[in-house]
Amino acid sequence: MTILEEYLRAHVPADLSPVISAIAATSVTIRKALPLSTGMTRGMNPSGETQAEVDVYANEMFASSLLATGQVAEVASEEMADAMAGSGTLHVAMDPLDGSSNISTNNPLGSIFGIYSSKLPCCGEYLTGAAFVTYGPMLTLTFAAGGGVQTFVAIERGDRPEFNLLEGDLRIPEKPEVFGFGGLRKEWVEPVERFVASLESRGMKLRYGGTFVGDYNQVLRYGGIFGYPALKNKPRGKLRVLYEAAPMAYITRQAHGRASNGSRDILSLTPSSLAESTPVYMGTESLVREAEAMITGH
Ligand code: FDP
Repeated sequence: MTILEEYLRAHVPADLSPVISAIAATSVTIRKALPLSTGMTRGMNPSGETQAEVDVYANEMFASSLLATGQVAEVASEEMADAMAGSGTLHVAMDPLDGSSNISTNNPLGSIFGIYSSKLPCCGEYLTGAAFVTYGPMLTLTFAAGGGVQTFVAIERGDRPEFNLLEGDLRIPEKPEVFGFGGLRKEWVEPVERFVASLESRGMKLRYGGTFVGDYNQVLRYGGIFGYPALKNKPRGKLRVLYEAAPMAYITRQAHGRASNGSRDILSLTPSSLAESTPVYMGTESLVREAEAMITGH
């Protein structure tokens, strides 16, 4: 049984290890807080979404634990207009609680982290690591830090949970089984409608719960494609480049998949602001390339 700390010591660069450890430890705290904190605040995040109490709590807890590692120069978050400064060299962009609309329904939630080597906002090619947490029936931490994608699961041992390796060197299956596309169907641009109809006609299963992390986690394990497309009324889609799209694109690349904005690799995008959003199509490489061909027309 491989324990997270052993894995980090053996395989992950010394500056990234404490950051991954801090994410793991704080995810346990957040999970404990979820049943105690299901209300909404009157505040809005920079994208104009009403913040849940636990959005604010998760933001504070992750930001302070990341800064306390001493490795982090700044933490930018979907829940804050400006980044917080620290004393290290890594730049972390996070969505501390992904899928807030699922809090009250007790559907899976997540947290997403991109670890960049450049000041934010910057291009996804500066990512040196990325991680996501799933708060589902299990608490899992999936991350990539240059050496493939690993998933660890929290196991209660006495009063202190331990993270054990659940799945090492994860690869997106080439035979696609599932798909999920966000946004109102009537707002999809025409090529997306055609593409989704073709997925349905070949017998792929629809899986969409409304939490990016939960929905994309299924694509990573079963093969397929997740999309939050360009919409007629929102040409840049909904998901934010730095906090959501690029970190998951990094994990996707390490799992031998592809992530695109419809015409370009998401990791090649340089957002001009912290909260800039992008259309997202990610998963099994051949399917993402098919989506790109339909969207661009060549
Ligand atoms: P939420 O607004 O609930 O925080 O990041 C935003 C996000 O969730 C994603 O997790 C999810 O994929 C998407 O928005 C869901 O949007 P729709 O409600 O439009 O499907």
